[in-house]
Amino acid sequence: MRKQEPGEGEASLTDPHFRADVLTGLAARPRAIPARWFYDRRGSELFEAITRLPEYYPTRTETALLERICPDLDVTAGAAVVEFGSGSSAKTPILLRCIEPAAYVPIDISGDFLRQSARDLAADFPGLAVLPVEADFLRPVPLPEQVAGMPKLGFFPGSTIGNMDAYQAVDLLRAMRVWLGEGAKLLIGMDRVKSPDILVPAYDDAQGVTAAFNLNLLDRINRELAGSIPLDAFRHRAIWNDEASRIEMHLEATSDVAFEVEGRPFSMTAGETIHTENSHKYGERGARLMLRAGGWTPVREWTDPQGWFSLILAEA
Ligand code: AVI
Repeated sequence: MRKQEPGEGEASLTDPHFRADVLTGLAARPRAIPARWFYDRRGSELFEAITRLPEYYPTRTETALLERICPDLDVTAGAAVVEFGSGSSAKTPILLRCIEPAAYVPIDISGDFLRQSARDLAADFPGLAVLPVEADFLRPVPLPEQVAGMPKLGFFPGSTIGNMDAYQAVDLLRAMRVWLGEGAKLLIGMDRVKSPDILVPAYDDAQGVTAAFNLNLLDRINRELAGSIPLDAFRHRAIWNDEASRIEMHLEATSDVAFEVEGRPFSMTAGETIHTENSHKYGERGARLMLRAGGWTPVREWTDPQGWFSLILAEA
């Protein structure tokens, strides 16, 4: 998922898309608000804290896996690495160090943060052309002219694709194929199906950081959309939906509750939920099938010793 960074929350104070998604989502049945709205300033800080939790295995598992397999990545010299939703990824330097590309194109919606991390990377990797693109990669992304003739490696880590439904995921993979062009490669991180005993605590940790991350959405609605939602009338829920192969996050009303958002009245009964996130988990075949549906041919796949997370290299 694309992350907003410190200082950026202010920009969304009047975001009409946030307003529309919240008002429509609260009126819908079942009630649902897209997960992209978690990432205001506080939400981004909480997400960073989540990635360091003992229960949240994906970040450290993928980072260790990338360190291990990076030398095996067969990427042509002089390539351009294009990272989708670069955020504050600590994984990028690992890839840049072992591939030694000619150019690095981080794409992120968070302009200030994107420019800052591009400056830091340019300082750490002298000789590398760092060409940030401020864009929402859910819309068409124009790549910089400087990388036009270069072989491309798309990088989409973190199992961010899991936060999309299958239709959105396939659409995005197809769009990436068009943007990166003929002969491109894609290195994508995908979280694997595993026991709910591992999955549920990863999204409902003992310290309550994920609960705070989820509840922060209500706080954001109160702050930015003149809401009167009583946060103490809601609790965080993380549920494994086996049929849909995903962790679902919900905010559950613990009592009957009435509140307003931008002057509109809403009421919920005890036990009713607002669905706030899906995090899909993939089997080996399902992951490959989705890549193929998105126009990519998987060529290599690596996983950690426990088989919890996979990195897949695919060709256009
Ligand atoms: C950003 N995304 C891949 C995270 C995930 O695991 O689905 C978001 C997250 N939600 C709760 N914890 C982490």
